[in-house]
Amino acid sequence: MMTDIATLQTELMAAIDSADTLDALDAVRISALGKQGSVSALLKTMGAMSPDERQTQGPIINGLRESVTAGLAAKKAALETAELNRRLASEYVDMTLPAPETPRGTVHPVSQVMDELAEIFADMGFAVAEGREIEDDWHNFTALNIPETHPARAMHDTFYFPDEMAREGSKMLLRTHTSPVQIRTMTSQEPPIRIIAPGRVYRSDSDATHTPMFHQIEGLVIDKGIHLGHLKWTLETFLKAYFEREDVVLRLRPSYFPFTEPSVEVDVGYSMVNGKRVIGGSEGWMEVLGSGMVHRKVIEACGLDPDIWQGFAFGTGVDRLAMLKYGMDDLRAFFDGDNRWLQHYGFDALDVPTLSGGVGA
Ligand code: 2NL
Repeated sequence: MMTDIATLQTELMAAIDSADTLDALDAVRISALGKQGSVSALLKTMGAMSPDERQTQGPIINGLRESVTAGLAAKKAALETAELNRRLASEYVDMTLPAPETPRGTVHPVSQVMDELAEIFADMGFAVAEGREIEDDWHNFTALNIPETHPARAMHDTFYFPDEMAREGSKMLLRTHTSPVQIRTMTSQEPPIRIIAPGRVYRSDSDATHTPMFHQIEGLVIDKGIHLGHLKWTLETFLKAYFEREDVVLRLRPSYFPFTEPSVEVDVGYSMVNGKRVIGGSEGWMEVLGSGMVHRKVIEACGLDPDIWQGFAFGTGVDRLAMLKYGMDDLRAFFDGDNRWLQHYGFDALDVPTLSGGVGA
């Protein structure tokens, strides 16, 4: 027995010594210490030994197990070190190779323009108000003095939700303008109010100049003694800051909106430079905004007394403002998600617009 164990130990140590891969070494480990292993078999024989026999054989068999275990661990460490050294010698990083380009997103022109608008109006004391894109008929139409028979309410202009979704007798719809944001502000806040409401709006319309979703910004001022002069100064100050020109000229034309009285359409003058229209001067006129004094019925619908509170409101398309300032000519490209277009017309995320540095810088 003694010799058998000594022979086994010699054989196992030789096998460990000659194993030259981690796989080969593991095979030796399994042959010795695995379930069917030779050392495991010896360990099992101890259970059937007499106490005397166990006293002499036990330490020898356990000694065998310990030296085989230690031999395996030492050889494993040696093989791993050799493998690491081999890789360190053969693998290297070429620091002179050009780095792979990291794809970089851009700020969409619509987002850029909304940021610029928020900044310009913040300087005039306006806060940004937000609402919901799914609205009810009351906030989108009724409160705005838009009659039941108005064409804007027709199925073919407005995206309505099924009748079953109506709430408190009001049909649900995708807002067709951001006016419901102002209505919600008037019914929930005490005047004076100075807000702009930028955001997505939806109309059932689709051609080269109309997309079913587009972006609008509306502004609202409610205070005592507000008149058309305040409206004109605000829009002139805004348009000069936005187009970054002092020679922006405004033309106000009488118009009609159900929610304003009087209503004015605002044109801005342009000049021809190398066959292109450039904002500034007055060679021609371009319509940029709709506006007016908030109709007393709208003020009343929001629970305010129109004999105390007056105000003005205006609205325009953000996409259109972006096209005019940055020279895109197809509205549909705004929402195609074409990366080449976005790389060309998009803005660097770190170019935060500042009035001091020029908002379009
Ligand atoms: C346009 C014209 C306009 C308003 C929007 C408004 C909102 C309230 C009350 C009264 Cl809560 N008016 N908004 C007023 C005049 C014109 O938009 O051409 N938008 C694209």
